[in-house]
Amino acid sequence: MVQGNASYEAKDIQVLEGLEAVRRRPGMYVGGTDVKALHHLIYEVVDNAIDEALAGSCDHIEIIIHADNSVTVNDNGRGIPVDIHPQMKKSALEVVMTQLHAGGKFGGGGYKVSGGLHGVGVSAVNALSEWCKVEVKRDGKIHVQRYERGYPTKPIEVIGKTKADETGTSVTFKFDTSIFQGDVNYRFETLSQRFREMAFVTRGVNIRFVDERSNRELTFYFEGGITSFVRYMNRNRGGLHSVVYVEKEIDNIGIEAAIQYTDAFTESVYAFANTINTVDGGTHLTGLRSALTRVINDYARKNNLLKDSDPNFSGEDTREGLTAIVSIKHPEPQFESQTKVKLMNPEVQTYTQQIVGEAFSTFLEETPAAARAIVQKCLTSARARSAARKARDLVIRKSALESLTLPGKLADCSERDSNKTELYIVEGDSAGGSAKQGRDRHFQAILPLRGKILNTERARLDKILSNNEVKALISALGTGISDGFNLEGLRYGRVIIMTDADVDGSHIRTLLLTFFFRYMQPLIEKGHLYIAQPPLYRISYRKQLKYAYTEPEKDRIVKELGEDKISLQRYKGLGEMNPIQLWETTMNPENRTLLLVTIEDATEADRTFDMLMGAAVPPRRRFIQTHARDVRNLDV
Ligand code: 0RA
Repeated sequence: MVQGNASYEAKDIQVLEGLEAVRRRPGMYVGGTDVKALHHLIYEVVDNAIDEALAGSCDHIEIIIHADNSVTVNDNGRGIPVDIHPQMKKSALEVVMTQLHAGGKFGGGGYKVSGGLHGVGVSAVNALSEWCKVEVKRDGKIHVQRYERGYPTKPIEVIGKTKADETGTSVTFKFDTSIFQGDVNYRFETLSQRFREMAFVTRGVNIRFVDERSNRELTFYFEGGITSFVRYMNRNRGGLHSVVYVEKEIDNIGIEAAIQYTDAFTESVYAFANTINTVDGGTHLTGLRSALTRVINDYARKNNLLKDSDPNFSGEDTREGLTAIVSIKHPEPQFESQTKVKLMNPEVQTYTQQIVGEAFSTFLEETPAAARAIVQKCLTSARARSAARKARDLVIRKSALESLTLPGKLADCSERDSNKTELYIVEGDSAGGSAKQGRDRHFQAILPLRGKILNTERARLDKILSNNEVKALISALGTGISDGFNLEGLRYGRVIIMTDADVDGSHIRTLLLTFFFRYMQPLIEKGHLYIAQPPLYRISYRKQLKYAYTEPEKDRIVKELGEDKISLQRYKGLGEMNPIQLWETTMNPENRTLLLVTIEDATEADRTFDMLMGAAVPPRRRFIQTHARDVRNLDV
């Protein structure tokens, strides 16, 4: 244990014990000893700087990760107070740095608003650092102190004068490797994401993030705050109107919202409480949503856009294509748990609903063109939802009946024991033909799907249920879908998706995966769904024939055989393979590779699918192209 020098004795014991407690149980204070906890060390310091920005005293924050993994956080706030604390009889700076929870108790005025995960203050960061250095510019002087594992190595020193009126705090710390172990590397992406969000919800603050380990640097500054955030999210979507923004304070609670409807089908709404992204929502989110639903219904009724016979729009109807941010600043936020992902304060719901409701209602009244476009969007969404419901009910009911009548396109196998059978879902008629001829008809069944038809149905997943190809698929499998799904009806133990190794092929594969994920999840969970792996190249050399399934494999084989005497064929589609080749390379259990589709994290998978299914074509294409060959990415 590192001891402080002679002037830190009896009276400090309590303080020192506090820091020992942090070191003994880091989990209690920073949530663990892993990378996530490591990131919290940085957030804790940055949160203090953000508080200075929220108090109107700071507009520049700089975070630097040095090559040795030490981190500097600079801000131009008021600087940690340095006057002598009357009870402690020592500098407030030292108390802030070494006493737990000392954070917001000094200086009066503002309250601590931004929320480090556990709000324990810089002292916890100090306690968990091998060494730490703080430099404060305040009262015209530069004050410094250095610490080791939380203990000051010397009293505070004044090392110089500041430029006129200059204030600010600079904290540099190196986490203690005896506490943080395992993969202890700060992640640039995770950190920049958080700093971007902080900059969005703290309008006008400039956050510069420098990573000296990799020489990367980003600066976040959003003049428009959360309005910019909404524009950023809608950069690939078509907005139906300009961003609606409202900001008000009631009862010391700051409430801000930015709203824009788009022509997309997905909802992107984010809620922040004290700059924290509350991913599980809470009362601020509920308040925002119910305000929008109520206001749109009122407006539509008043203007006869909803007929007397029409039911009100549901919450879902008013959320299609909605992009919104709600951000609140609360002096006493209540969170559901330590992890701060859900805001619980009940009064926030009332206030948010009121403030957003008023602003949005005014906007609709004053901007009739926008109002009509929004109501139209809700009408379309309501109709589609109702049609989809009917189609789905029909499919569920029908598939129960139709499971006896197999689709005409299906080339069934003779084996009836589903433990032994396989169904190949094949894209395109020509590949379907090869597969039918090449298969072992004893246990392999083939269902050709017309890819193009599926491909155009990208907007609404519900819609694909009424598609004939998909209906054939449902009948062939024999399980039914959704609530009516019954694994016991499954006619094939292995369901294998076989598509071309190109962009369209991977799009169709994604569509099928989405379909299975949404309507036949147990099929994935119980390990019945697979993806076939056709080869990319056929390499022949005299009488030898080889297949390569990846680029590196091709390069290796070409090198082995010698480049001149070989003939190389790149398969663009399954249709280019003759039945025998298809059997040998992709269908024969002796030689083929199948990828099992698993659901590691259903939530994550749903997000990926949503992103892929969103209305904006360019990003989706990019995603599919990037990951087309990396099938494991689809196995989320
Ligand atoms: C205690 C009181 C005040 C500010 C701070 C601490 C403070 C802490 C950190 C940590 C990093 N940067 C910081 N900036 C400020 C209020 C000061 C006042 O009222 O003058």
